[in-house]
Amino acid sequence: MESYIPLSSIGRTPPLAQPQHHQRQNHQPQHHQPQHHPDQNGSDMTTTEYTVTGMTCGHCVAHVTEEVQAVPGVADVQVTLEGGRMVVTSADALDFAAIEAAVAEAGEYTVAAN
Ligand SMILES: [Cu+2]
Repeated sequence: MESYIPLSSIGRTPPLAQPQHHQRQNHQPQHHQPQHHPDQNGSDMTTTEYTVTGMTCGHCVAHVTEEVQAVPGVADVQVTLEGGRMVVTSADALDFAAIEAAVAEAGEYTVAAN
């Protein structure tokens, strides 16, 4: 007579000794999830000013902004059409050659470090 009892069948249920207190239930949706905005107002940020020449309209500004924004390390770019002022915010000092290349990529523009 076979009396093999698989060990797995011997169920060990954890003791449910603790009484379950009914806690007050909050059915309000939670709007307080933490938001993971990168803090660009940190004190470690560096801003560098440049002058971009050759921009004639808002599209130029958009192109230059887009290209410079894509440069590694750049956190923020503010380009003003009038005067060709460009302010680049970055965590570390930027390589001017990278900025120059990005501006050239955007179109027929030239950039000078202020
Ligand atoms: Cu334009």
